[in-house]
Amino acid sequence: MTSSQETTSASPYALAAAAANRLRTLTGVARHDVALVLGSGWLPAVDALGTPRVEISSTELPGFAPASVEGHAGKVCSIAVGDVNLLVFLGRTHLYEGRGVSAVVHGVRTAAAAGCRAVILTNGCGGLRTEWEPGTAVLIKDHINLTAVSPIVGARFVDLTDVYTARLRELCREVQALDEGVYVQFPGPHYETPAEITMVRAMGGDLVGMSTALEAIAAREADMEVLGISLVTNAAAGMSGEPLDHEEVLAAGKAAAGRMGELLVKVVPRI
Ligand code: 8IG
Repeated sequence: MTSSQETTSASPYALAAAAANRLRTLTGVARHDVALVLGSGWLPAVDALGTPRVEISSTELPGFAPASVEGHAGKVCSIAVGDVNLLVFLGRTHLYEGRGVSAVVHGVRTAAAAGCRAVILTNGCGGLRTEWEPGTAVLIKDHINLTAVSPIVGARFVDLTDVYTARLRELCREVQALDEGVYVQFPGPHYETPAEITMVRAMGGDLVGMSTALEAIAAREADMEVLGISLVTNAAAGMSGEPLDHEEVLAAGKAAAGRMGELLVKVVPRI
């Protein structure tokens, strides 16, 4: 099968298996242990994790498309962090790119096929609590999926009672004291209206973004443990009196990158 046929006709799981095989060839690593997805504002944190064995453009792997959002590099690298073979995705596919929900979770499924038993999902997001200044990292304790879709097709009733496992959250809090919050995934690409933020508050949400929940669902389907960490890069719409701006997101990430890298380098070997 040619790689273009793979991207159009294979099942999402077969496509992920093909990507994982290609990863094995390109990295020389038979099995990765933990995956890390770096979202908006998190890319500079990769430097703290050590020198990658190899850096691969994700377009070299079946099923990945070029990155389209500034701050999302579209690269995959393999890093030895202590005894852990870490697979790092520098950037992700978002639902608003229009490639469908299976493209959104392809990285997570590839990580599962590559042997990963846990995934760390990071993102930049809006915060609903005034005490969370831009640059604050918050542990995701649960999510609300407002995209109206699921990555799972067919009657597979995946349990989501402990998606962001207590074990990994505790481990993370031993490294650094962090608040926890409920992450609400919107489809985007527009930000919320102030009325939608009022709704989010009423339904128990603390963080708003355009990623993570769908990937977490796919990870649970694949029996991986999930650790979710949000970097609050802006106050949610209507809270500050200022309009939201993607440049603000990137600037907050740059400022926080050192601290985020330190956190990850301590957490990864303990997973
Ligand atoms: I960074 O305020 C970032 N991503 N939906 N809302 C949503 N996504 C975001 C936000 C935000 N900030």
